[in-house]
Amino acid sequence: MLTIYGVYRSRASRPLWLLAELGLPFRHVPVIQAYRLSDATGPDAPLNTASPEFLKVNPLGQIPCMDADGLVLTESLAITLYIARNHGGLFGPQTPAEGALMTQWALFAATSLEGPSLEILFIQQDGGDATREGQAGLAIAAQKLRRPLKRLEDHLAAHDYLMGDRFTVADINTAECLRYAQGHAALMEEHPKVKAWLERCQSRPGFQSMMQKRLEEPA
Ligand SMILES: N[C@@H](CCC(=O)N[C@@H](CS)C(=O)NCC(=O)O)C(=O)O
Repeated sequence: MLTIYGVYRSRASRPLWLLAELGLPFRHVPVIQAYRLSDATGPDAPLNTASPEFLKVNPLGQIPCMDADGLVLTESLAITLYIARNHGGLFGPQTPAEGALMTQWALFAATSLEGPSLEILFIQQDGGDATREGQAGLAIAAQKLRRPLKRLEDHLAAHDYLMGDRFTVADINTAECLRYAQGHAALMEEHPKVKAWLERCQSRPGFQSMMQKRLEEPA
């Protein structure tokens, strides 16, 4: 039995989306980020990333974390790739070459998309886009994304999904790393194929079910 540690309002959304797609049973332990609590170490604090009990599972003190019969993984994209490879059917690789490409998309997402996408999210959620400084930050982050987004745009001109004609873990990993930038409407409009692909991925019942549970959690 798989155990996933981490609330839906975290990068746990990535494995939780994949598990929703697969309909695979799992145990969910909704560990919350310590920084979201006023007193993470108090006696009434819920299980959080600073709880000694959780630090025994993941000494990094971060979510998500997966325990699969004693195999503990603490990187969201490694978790999704593990689940896809071992339980994912067509969501996972069917050949070593597909496995290599899925790994490459995950590294592309983590190293080229996630950082600047998060910069966009943080500026927008703090209302910073209303300030000159925030606008400058948005412009810098958008510029960092243009090269990887062009790569995606060109790829999606010829394919519906990253692995070709079927939706896989590569789409989940990449779409989730880019989701933080989705509020930058102008950048999305510049990349219509990417925008349409994100919407296609997010219209799936698996994403909708994950997002519904995420929205039901306290903000
Ligand atoms: N590279 C890691 C990053 C994990 C991460 O930063 N998780 C955040 C929540 S999305 C967290 O646990 N923050 C709490 C903390 O760092 O104390 C992954 O993709 O799993």
